[in-house]
Amino acid sequence: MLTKSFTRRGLAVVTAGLLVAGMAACGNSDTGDKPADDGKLTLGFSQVGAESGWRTANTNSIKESATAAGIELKFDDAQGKQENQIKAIRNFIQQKVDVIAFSPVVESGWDTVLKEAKDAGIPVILTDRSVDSADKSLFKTFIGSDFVKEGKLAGEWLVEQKKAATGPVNIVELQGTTGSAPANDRKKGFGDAIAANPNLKVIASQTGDFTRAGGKAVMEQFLKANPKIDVLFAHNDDMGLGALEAITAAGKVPGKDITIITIDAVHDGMQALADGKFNFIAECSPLLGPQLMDLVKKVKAGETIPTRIETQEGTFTSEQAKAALPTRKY
Ligand code: GZL
Repeated sequence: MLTKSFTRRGLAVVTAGLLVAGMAACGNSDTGDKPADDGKLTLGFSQVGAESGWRTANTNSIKESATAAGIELKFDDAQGKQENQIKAIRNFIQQKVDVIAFSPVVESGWDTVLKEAKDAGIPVILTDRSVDSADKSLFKTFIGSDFVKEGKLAGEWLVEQKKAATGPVNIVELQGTTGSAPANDRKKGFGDAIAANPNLKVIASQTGDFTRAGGKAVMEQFLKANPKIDVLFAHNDDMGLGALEAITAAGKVPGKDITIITIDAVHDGMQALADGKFNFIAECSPLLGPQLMDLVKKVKAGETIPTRIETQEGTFTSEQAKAALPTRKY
């Protein structure tokens, strides 16, 4: 006959066993499965890297907005490598996040992993940069700038500035990351715009990978190989800021000997513009966080959202930069 104490002890062991079995059935955070539903939405975000002031501002906007929106953010920094972004997206799928968002470092090579997300029933939002997938069902929307327009605005400003030129105006171009949407599109928009004046010629064009170091190194090469450079068009402020060092070291006055046009309008770029070292900036806003979190909630709720959401932005001359700097958010 079982003693009372034994029976009680045996009952306690059986109950504990049932509890453990029940918990295992709900998934285990150690295996990366989504924890028991705490009601919070989970967003998996794969970021390009930390290559520029723009990227830092964009990352801050996403992290701050996720906190403010009460969304649990799983954030991955791909350090500029597509394979790291693909790995991160696969991890998000395995972790059964509610929504996946990412800024694709390059335009091509995403169909396979995006189909895996679609097959797993996880909606994807593209932010900042888009992809060249023919299958538009692989993502819910693309929220970001029109990079062709940014390049066009830069080119149109130069055409106006140089309309009285009677001889060749030699332009060197610092391109963004090879294969990225901003590099491809800004180059196209700028090239199409300056075709209006045959005196405007791009005599050298090379990637500086959106970094200050890249801009400086490539500008040094441009200066060594080209005795007459009249204009620098840099696809972002950071490469332009790196180029300033090379231009000054070569004994030339930036903003005067060489007209400098960039894109982004981050703080240091706007300061260079206000100081007369840059001459024109086409803005590209990194503050996509609030809109992204709103989209995450709408997508999860099954609401229909626009397939393309274009961020609104402007342009700046030196005087406009001086006026805008005190209230700029980044
Ligand atoms: C543009 C963004 C670009 C910025 C660069 O939306 O993808 O990448 O122009 C950044 O500064 O590195």
